Amino acid sequence: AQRSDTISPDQIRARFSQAMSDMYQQEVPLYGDLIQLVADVNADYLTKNPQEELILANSQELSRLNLERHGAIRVGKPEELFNIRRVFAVMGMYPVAYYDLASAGVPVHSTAFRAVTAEAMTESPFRVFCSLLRLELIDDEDLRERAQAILDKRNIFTEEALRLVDVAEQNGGLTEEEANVFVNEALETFRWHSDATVTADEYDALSSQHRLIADVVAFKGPHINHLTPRTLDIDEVQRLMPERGIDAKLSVEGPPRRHCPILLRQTSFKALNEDIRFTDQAEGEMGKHSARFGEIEQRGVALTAKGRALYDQLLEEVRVKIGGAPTAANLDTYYTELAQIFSVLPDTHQQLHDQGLAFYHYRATAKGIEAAGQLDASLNKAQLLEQGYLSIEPMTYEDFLPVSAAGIFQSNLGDAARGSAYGSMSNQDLFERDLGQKVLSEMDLYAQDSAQSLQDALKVLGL
Ligand code: OOG
Ligand code: NI
Repeated sequence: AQRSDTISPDQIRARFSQAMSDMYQQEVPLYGDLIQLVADVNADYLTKNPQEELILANSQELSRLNLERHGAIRVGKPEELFNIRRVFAVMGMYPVAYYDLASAGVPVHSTAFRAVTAEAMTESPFRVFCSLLRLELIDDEDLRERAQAILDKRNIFTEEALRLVDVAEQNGGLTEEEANVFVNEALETFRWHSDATVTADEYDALSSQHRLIADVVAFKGPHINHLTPRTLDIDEVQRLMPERGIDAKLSVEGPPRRHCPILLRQTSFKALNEDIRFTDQAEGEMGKHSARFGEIEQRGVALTAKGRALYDQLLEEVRVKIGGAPTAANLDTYYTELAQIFSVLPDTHQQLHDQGLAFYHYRATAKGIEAAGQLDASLNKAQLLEQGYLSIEPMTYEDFLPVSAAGIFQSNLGDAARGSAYGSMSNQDLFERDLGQKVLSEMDLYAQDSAQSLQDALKVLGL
């Protein structure tokens, strides 16, 4: 039964996101420095581009600009994925899209938990990229079994967190008081534990298979491994990181810098090398583990299936031309080739829209509102746009990119982790079975949102 005294899931997500950010800044002080750098770059950018500030304010983007956009965790077993889905649902976050990273050499598959409506996104844009370790891809049978046995023993949720998930599912939400307890309890799952659950030898065995495997298996829980603020100028952040003593990733992932930004560009600072304690270590002795980092993202317009196919094809062309991922030695060539090869993708919103390459919101213009009710009912969308009764606004891409994600993983697991591909091992059915539901299609969400905005705009025009 639906109770009437529940608070909105969006509010729970906003509180959780803030609590997570506070925790992570305490755990990883360098992340606080990164937030400061991004805030400075954004403020500077807006001062230099006042017209853009206006556009952002109109599309409700400005108020949420300096809020974290996403974090990431890696879980170890199906039951963890299943329950994390239930935890996120309490906060209005649902699994969107399936990402296969095995083909890029990382033995996981993933989804992103996020809000699915524009209003909810405005209230809190927080999302979590969540990967499930694929032990079945590990060929060393003995090691696989040992890893399985270690994971079997752990429980990553507090009893109270799971109890409140049950309450939320039964009552259709949580009360204010329950929500506050829930936020604190859920946070425990994401906390860093410097005490490993394995011996030094076990850690080495796991790590030598793949550093990622050690990161997932050797700890009590799926510590949040990064948080990511959003910037308006990622190249500037990349340039300034070293100046501020932040050890930056080699290259910016994703599309090149463009007049009309598309999809998602990302960079990060390299994972810290942190002290950890193995179960067989004496008091005062320490081991080392690196997993946790800070990331920055810049988001652009969402591409349609047609636009996305072109993006994937162009990125692959760059990869082939460069001979894989960029290295320090060919970095300049890489950026030049990237810009060159992507120049076939139109760089005005008008063209991206008219060629069906990207998603847009439609709005009735002032001229349209003035003419409302007197417009010729036979005018089609293209004519209404051309005659200035309708205008378009780019829809921000809210999801992730598997090739970029693999690049982020690898940069933070060390180059030793740049393993060869596991081949085409995509297995969405298995993932969804473990998750306990199908993932939502990001393309459907963008298409519906765009169609809805057109319908609303036409109504305003009296059509
Ligand atoms: C996730 C890496 C992917 C992104 O922004 O693409 C990611 C991870 O390292 O666990 O967060
Ligand atoms: Ni990320």
